Amino acid sequence: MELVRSFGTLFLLLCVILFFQQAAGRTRKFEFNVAYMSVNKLCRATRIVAVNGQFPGPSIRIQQGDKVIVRVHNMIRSNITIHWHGVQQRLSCWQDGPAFITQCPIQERNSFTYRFRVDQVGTLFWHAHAAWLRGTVHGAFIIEPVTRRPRPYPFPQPFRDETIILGDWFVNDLLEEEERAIVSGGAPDMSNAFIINGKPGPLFNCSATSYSKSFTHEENTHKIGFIPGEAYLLRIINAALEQDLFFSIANHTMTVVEIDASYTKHLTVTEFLITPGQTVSVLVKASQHGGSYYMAASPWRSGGALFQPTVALGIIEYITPHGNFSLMPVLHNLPNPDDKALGQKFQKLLRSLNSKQYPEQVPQLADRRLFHVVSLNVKPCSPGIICSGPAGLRLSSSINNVSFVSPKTSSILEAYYNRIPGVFTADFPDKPPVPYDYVGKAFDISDLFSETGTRVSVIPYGANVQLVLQTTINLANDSHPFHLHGFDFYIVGEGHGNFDGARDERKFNLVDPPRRNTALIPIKGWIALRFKADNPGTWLFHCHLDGHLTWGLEMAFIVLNGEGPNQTLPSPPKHRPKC
Ligand SMILES: [Cu+2]
Repeated sequence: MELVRSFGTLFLLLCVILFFQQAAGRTRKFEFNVAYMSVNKLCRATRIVAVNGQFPGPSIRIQQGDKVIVRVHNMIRSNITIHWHGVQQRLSCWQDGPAFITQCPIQERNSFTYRFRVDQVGTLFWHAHAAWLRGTVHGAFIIEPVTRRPRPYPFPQPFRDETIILGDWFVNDLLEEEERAIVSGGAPDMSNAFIINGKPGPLFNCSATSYSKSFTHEENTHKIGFIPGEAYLLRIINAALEQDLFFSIANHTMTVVEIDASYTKHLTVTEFLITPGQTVSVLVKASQHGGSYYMAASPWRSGGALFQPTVALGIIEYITPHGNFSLMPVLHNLPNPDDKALGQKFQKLLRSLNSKQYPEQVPQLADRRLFHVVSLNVKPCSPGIICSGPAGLRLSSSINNVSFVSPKTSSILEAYYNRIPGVFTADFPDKPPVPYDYVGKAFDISDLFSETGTRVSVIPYGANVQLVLQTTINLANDSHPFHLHGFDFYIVGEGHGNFDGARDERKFNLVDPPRRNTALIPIKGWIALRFKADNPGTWLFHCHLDGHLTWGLEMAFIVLNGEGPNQTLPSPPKHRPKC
């Protein structure tokens, strides 16, 4: 009897230990081998860089509170880093990943181990953050809620969840594409196709001899099985290098429940726009009795940029006791790529959930106001060479007339931490040097030269930052998806025309604005973001179209330390790459 009782006590003790271990988060280890591989797509073999021989790369699926350890081995002949896109890296800025911003890149035949804890929940992704490698070096980063809760999600438990990674496919080597764009000084080549989980779908008929054969071909077309009556959580990620995309499904509506790992009020839509760098999770009820239905990733023309006038299709196939006898999946009317209003509508409709169980903390006041004017520009071409930008010049891009130049000898974080002079200057302007009518006046090319520099904006710990981004009509009426590292921000307002603080701030939504890490600045318009700068370190802020990134459309914030260890950037990892 005594023995039984002590076993009982031991068992109870074990349960308590296990419970607390789970509550404190587990440690999850992953190995990433970065290497070349050959992929057949669009009738051609293309050499790509991929992780563990997979494209898209391996999914990381963890639980909220877990510690993640990823050992990255670089087996290609270029530098690489991995960025955990949307992971806030609280007090772990050294693990964020952008090359020359928070770390020196991992050189060939070298390794680096990333270690960080994740307290967020939802759908994010990881991608390379060096050169254009992110085009093929990317994968899902899914953080599940702690499942022992009776209701882990703020919506009905889905029957299954499916990850859908959208991308663009280039038949040429991406690093060569990038080099060509840099040498020519003009706009980069457009992609050759869009893809859903690596597959372009039946509109790219290649290996199959007939249309009906190609659409059932699993190799070319991504398929998902639906059981009638069940609810599915689709986690959609736009990992494309260059393209804003509409996502839609024939004969099905979608209820948006989460964006960039933040829960939203339910919003039912027939299509939505997703920019590179964004994620959108939707609940889809399998409302049909049977048959097959296309899902589509179709382009949106945000500005003057060229794109493939084509569509990636995947298939949702109903699984019924009688099998599936549909010969041809149902196709729907796709959104018009030139419908500017439709593209920009979705962001305006989003609201954070902001419930008792999932409260939001929107900064009600701003103590640091920044006004960033985003412009396309020109730079001189190399002497004796005519570039393929406007008037034989080189295309460039700037924020407040500063086109970013990446350091080469040290990361900005290292230079800040170890006080290395000459790497950056702490004088990024809070507003444009000369205000003008940003959306009204077309400039002469000679007025479109920008400055260059590695200039950062220094923010005191805990400041409530208001960051207004304004687009211009310089060279193109572009919109830009801007991504902030280290923080989520609230989109408290957006509008058409020039931003006017006195008029527009009064209309800000400070109750339930959407919280994201990547926002679309409207064409000929502005967007207002707010965030609390309570995570010390160096945080990149940039356009998530890689062509624009190459032209210098990025800047960095340094958030200073506060008081005590919980507000202070820890020391760097001992074994980190050298520049
Ligand atoms: Cu851009």
